[in-house]
Amino acid sequence: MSKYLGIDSSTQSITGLLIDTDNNTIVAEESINFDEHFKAAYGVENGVFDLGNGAVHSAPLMWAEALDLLLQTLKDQGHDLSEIDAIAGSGQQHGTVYLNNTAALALQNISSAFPLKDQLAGIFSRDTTPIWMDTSTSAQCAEIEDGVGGQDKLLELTGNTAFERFSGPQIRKFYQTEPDAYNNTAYIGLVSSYIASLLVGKLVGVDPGDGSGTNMMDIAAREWSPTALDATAPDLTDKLLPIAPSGQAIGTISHYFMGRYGFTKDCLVLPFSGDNPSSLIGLGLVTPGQVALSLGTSDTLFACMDQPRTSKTGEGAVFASPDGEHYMALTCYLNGSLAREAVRDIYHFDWGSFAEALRITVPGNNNGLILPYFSPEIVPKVSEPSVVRQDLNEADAKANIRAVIEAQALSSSIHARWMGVDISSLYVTGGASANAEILRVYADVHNCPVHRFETANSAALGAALRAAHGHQSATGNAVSWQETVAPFTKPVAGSTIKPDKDAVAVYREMIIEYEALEKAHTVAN
Ligand code: XUL
Repeated sequence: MSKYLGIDSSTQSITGLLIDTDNNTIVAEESINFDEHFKAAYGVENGVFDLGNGAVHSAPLMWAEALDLLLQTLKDQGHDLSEIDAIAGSGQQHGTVYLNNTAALALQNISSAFPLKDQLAGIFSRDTTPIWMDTSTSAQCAEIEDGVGGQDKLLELTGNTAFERFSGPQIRKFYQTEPDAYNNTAYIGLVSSYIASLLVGKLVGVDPGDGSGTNMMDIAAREWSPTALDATAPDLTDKLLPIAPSGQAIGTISHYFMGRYGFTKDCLVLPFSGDNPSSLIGLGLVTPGQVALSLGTSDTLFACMDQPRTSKTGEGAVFASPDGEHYMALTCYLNGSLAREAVRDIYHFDWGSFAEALRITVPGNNNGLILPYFSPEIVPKVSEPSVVRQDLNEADAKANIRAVIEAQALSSSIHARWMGVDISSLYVTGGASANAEILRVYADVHNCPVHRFETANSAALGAALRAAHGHQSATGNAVSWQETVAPFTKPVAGSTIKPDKDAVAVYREMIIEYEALEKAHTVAN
């Protein structure tokens, strides 16, 4: 029996996903929603506190309580947790957890007689955690970029320009606004390393995947960058533990979890990573050139890269892959389903007639183009909603629907160039991936096969696969990443769409026109 548990601590819930690698099955998948269970006790709304002026925090003690509830639920469902060989996990990226000097001993001495929340309340030097939704640190971003010698220098060093939600700017703000609490902080971790620390009963470091979301890690060396630390806040070398290589176990599960839930002393724990790097593994992207696209409220493009190529224009973020070897690129387009739903509703279509409109209109749309910024756009940066039509009659519903899908696909190609990835296959997930007509446009624009991939919890699945890979390596049965991910990341049977060479030729011309239109309307923003 080979069972591995992946845990994903995300913004609104914590998920546990248990796999059995003997028969390649997911045997349990359970989520604990924070609002449903903890809204009354902690006052969270959608898992967070909106503190105003762009500050958005959450409660690290709540996450510990949710971890207990998740494991209790799995146990109550009849899963024998003593069968689990290893655990890995992920956390929402960028959030920082601040602990005082009692934390190390408290974690070590934790008793299985009482829940975590009753024993951990005193370990925080800051009760709340600023999370990735926090946009309150523009001043600190500018200061950090200046401090390292400019934006290009930070980009070259850490793989990313300074982003408000990244950990470094958040740490700097805490140091500036609450200097006493900052001085009382013995240790700063991320959401990922905090949950991993609970499981092993000792403080553990951040992995390179999540370290790359801090603006403080040297992306090539996968170590903290002294230059970036100095530009962020004082004494960070003492407050941060060394980066923990993603593939090496950080210990075995603590007595607390053995006593309470029946884990055995041999259950290994791997470092936790960020949710996006973990999803890279959960989507099976372990070979450079593989790209996945999630068509959700916003559309997100993930790619596996062989080098930490950077986006000078802020089009995307770069993270180290937890496979220990590669890098991931992430680009987020805000007008995903937001734009698809907007055009569907304007013309009073449903998803059936939407697909039909795509089916009966022609690739290239008789030159009709739209810039579909129904909401402000992240990539390219557009600060106000603006919908621009060129050679497109607003009254022609079907042509407008095709124009939106073609715009999204063309934009996904234009703004993937910085990744330097020769896209050889595209895995598409998310609600809109059920529409084969949409996938056809992507296959023709990218000139590669498109496969549909069905998953709700790719971060937790990636974590479970990392647990399997790490355990097999640690026990002398190393298996390649390809072999580890393949059985769990198969495309939906019969979903593959191959490019049509005539349509590919049409889009090769059209992308030039589209890019010119986009440039003309985004430069001013
Ligand atoms: C990535 C980011 C979000 C969080 C969400 O940079 O901020 O995707 O990781 O959990």
